[in-house]
Amino acid sequence: MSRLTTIGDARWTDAPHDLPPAGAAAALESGDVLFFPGLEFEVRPSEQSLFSPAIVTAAKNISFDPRSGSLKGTALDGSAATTLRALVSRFSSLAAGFVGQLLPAYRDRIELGRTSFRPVEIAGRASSWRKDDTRLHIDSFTATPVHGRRILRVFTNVNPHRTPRTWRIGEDFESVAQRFVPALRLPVPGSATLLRLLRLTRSRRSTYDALMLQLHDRMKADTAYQARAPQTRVEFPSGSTWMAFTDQVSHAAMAGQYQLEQTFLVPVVAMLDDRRSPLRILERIVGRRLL
Ligand SMILES: O=C(O)CCC(=O)C(=O)O
Ligand SMILES: [Fe+2]
Repeated sequence: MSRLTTIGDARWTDAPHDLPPAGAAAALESGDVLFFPGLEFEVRPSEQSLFSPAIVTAAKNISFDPRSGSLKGTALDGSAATTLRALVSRFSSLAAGFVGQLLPAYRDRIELGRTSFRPVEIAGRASSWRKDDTRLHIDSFTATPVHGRRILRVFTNVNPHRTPRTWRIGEDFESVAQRFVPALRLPVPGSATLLRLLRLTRSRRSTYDALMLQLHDRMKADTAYQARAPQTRVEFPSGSTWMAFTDQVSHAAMAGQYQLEQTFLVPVVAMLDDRRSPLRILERIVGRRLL
């Protein structure tokens, strides 16, 4: 089972003191969710008007690219869009600074990914089974292959009504992989080229990416697994922050509204122990290289 490791004394600008220098990276790599109960993201009075599900268009999240400043998925424009961009961008900077302090082992090699703001209540939200994050899953991207890089995500609950975000956390990656790998199929030769030519992926989908997508789908489609897999329920209060390698930790988001999230990509070679990565675990089980 993945464990929840609580770190009480963290601040955005200061590494926590009750951890050995490589402690956070070691805990994350072993599949823990790091929980920072006191790490609150401050919302300014001028930003209160952003707290409505009406600010999103079709998608469930607002997506921000911290490198280009582009904001996607919002119905807002003009000064309201500027206010939203400022909020998400401020969170992105804080999360990046914090991760740099907390995970010095990754510092020079970690890549900043997208930022999201999630103003839609999860419980009762309509979605296809594949997009339904209330089902236990590991994260895998359809359009942007990671080529083995780890998906590290920082989440903060900014609910103004003090409502927690409720997750389920499932079994460790080795157990998930042992259970589902026999049902996975290696991609058909040429399919990666075709996806790329059709612009369905932004770079070639590696065999690793293809297997991780299937794993994500197999987990979500298996209703008996969803009900019976070892799992624990966790509530993240508003005003708290947590992080995990979500390509490794089986998780499901059951309820909650208003969350900020920052994605990072960590190359396998930057890990303290790359044998704990989904890439190396799958390669060992399948018995071949996957990149
Ligand atoms: O929104 C959340 O709390 C997490 C949802 C999730 O599983 C994801 O974004 O991959
Ligand atoms: Fe997820």
